[in-house]
Amino acid sequence: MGDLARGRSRGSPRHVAPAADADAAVVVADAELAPRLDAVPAASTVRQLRTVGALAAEPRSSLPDVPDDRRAMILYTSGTTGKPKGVVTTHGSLRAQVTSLVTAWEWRADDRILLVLPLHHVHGIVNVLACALWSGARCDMLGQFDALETWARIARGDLTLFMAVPTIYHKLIAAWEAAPPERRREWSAGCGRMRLMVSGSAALPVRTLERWREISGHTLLERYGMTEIGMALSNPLRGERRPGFVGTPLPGVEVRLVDERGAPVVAGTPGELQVRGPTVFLEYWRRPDATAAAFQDGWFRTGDVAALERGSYRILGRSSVDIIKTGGYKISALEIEEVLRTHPAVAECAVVGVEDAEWGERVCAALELAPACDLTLSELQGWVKERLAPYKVPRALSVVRALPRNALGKVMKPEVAKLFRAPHQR
Ligand code: MCA
Ligand code: AMP
Repeated sequence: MGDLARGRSRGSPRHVAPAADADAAVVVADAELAPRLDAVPAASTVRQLRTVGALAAEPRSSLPDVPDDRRAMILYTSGTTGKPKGVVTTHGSLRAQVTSLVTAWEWRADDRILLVLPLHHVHGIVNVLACALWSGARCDMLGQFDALETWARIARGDLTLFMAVPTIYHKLIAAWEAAPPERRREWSAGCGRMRLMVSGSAALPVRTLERWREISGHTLLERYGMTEIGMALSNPLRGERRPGFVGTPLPGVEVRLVDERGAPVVAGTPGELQVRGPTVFLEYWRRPDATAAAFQDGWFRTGDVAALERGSYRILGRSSVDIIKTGGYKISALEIEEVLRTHPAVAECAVVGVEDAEWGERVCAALELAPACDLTLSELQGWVKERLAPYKVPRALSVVRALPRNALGKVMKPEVAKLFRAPHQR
């Protein structure tokens, strides 16, 4: 599923790339979004467009029986390669992902959740929507996240669950702080019937957890997951939720930490987090080499570095500097660099993620310009917006005479990141 899924971005060929890569035959869209499909090339496999309204009007039919190993879903994710890859999950892996969460977080038919996340990622489509459907619970949807609308919905006091990325909690806190006292009281009271509020997709800053607790009375449950594996680690529903930690393996999930040679590390030592079990995806769509490279002895290599401390896992960072997490979206620095290099004024470039209190990381670009060329941040942003999703657009620009390189001529990304930090943080 691509950006087409919900009303987030304006029409351009980038929205139809996943539909084309996945060989989609039928596209189901909201009538309002249907015109975007005009950009689908005539040669593509898309034969039919169905609108949600038309589908809903058709007579109901019963669901077919499908084998567990049949492919069920493709979600596109960025990695250390330039182009996003299609992550294929089967009916069996989806069932395992959903039942793991339904069990751990005790979903019930009388739960009611508000979906504020996009449907083209696991967080929205599996953790929120599929778990609600599986449990017979109710899922209310916002067209897209809006802090005031979300607070107004929470204030009604009938939600029992809420799940979001740290940036959304940051934005809800900012809206609460800007609101008059009466409104604040209403909003905080609305959290009263909630039984669980979850944060994930990126590291939850401890100060966000603490402020949210003051405002809502809830200690956010932080969990860790990835498109390829669904959710892997979670703080407990009952019991101590440790700030800065992501807890222990969820039901059905096995994890291990290994060193660079793939050998399990001794307790207390950081290592790459690897995951095994029925929740793990089948393959990257039509990328057998990438699929093979993603596994080591049957374990999925997450590329995240973690440590086990007093029985709970802590995520320490990623093994690649080329992966950026911004607003909960994973993006590839290499994908943005490839696009920037096609700009006539750009001779060479380096894209980095720089820590940011609101977005987790912000996309920043350092450029060497071609002779006699000039480029401002807003010109660059306007040009990139035509070619990439909005959250991939650089938020800061540094024009340099020469990018920092090591003796082998390789760009040193940590040095590039320093160009964007305040002097005291360098
Ligand atoms: C938008 N803006 C940004 C960014 N995105 N600025 C800096 N960095 C960004 N990343 C700017 C826009 O240019 C605009 O500025 C203003 O913010 C509002 O833009 P808009 O698109 O309306 O933003 P938003 O609607 O407030 O979006 C923020 C968001 C969204 C709701 C946090 O990013 C989001 O839905 N994130 C969740 C992604 C997600 O579901 N991830 C899960 C992946 P101006 O006003 O100046 O134009 S699944 C996963 O990770 C695994 C499995 C897991 O563990 O869950
Ligand atoms: P995605 O590929 O979009 O599914 O993003 C998965 C990545 O998000 C993981 O590999 C982690 O780097 C990051 N992530 C998810 N949850 C957490 C968390 N609670 N803390 C830190 N990083 C997280």
